Amino acid sequence: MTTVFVLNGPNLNLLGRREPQIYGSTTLADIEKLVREKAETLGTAVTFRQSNHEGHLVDWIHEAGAQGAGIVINAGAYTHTSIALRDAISGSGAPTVEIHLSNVHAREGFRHRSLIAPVSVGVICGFGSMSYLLGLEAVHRVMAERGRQAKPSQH
Ligand code: CA2
Repeated sequence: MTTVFVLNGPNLNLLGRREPQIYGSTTLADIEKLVREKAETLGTAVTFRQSNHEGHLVDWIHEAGAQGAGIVINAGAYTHTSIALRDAISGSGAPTVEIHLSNVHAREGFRHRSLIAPVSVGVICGFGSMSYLLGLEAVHRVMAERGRQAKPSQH
């Protein structure tokens, strides 16, 4: 069974409680529930975590890599600033999908740049909590495809 780490960065613990006009009224606990339901249909195990501390996120990316897991990450504002997260993702070897609730490209200029996008398989943004489900499905498919390619031919 594949495992996917769903990692959440700073302030995402406030979801549903502040700024609902930008981020909606869904809480992170609601999103975790949706992600776990989707993971069950895909047959994937999920490790779901949130931290406001960059180093925790770095440690969890290493943990995912060591387990051969995939990563879906909403790195929050660290997306736009963190060389440490970028280095952790590229060093971990874990297939990673960057996601965002909001369409960061329709917002302030400083949110248009991502330091982690170049080391991610792809980026999904603007779909609210659905971004998490799309990210989970994307990383699951990438891992399944890589698993198929890694297996020697049966013929
Ligand atoms: O759209 C996203 O998912 C973001 O990653 C959310 C981050 C933001 O810095 C990124 O540019 C885009 C913000 C995290 C959520 O912050 C909240 C602050 C107050 C109330 C609720 C959430």
